[in-house]
Amino acid sequence: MHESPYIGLTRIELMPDITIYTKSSCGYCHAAKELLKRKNAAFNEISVDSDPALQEQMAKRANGRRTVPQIFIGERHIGGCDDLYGLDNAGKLDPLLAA
Ligand SMILES: N[C@@H](CCC(=O)N[C@@H](CS)C(=O)NCC(=O)O)C(=O)O
Repeated sequence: MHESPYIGLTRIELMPDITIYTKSSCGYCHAAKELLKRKNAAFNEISVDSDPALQEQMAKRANGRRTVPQIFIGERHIGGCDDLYGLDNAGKLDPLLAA
């Protein structure tokens, strides 16, 4: 564990930006968000429901993958829900969230 630095009274957040592309009816999306919430990891959710332009943006960033969710931590493409849980089970998610 590292300590978060403070400048004056402002705490600098060291967690990287997390983005998750979702559809509202998607169980995998809910499961992925649950894991991030359990980790207290704030994330930006981009709902691609009925929005072909956003789905296209997601597929481009995700190397052609079109299923939801697609998850990014910083600039790193994690993949879908299974990939996120796989990272966690391998003990590799926490270090990424703390980077
Ligand atoms: N193994 C993938 C499964 C993802 C998946 O099958 N997602 C469904 C929605 S729950 C999907 O994107 N189906 C195609 C679509 O909605 O266009 C993961 O873990 O993320």
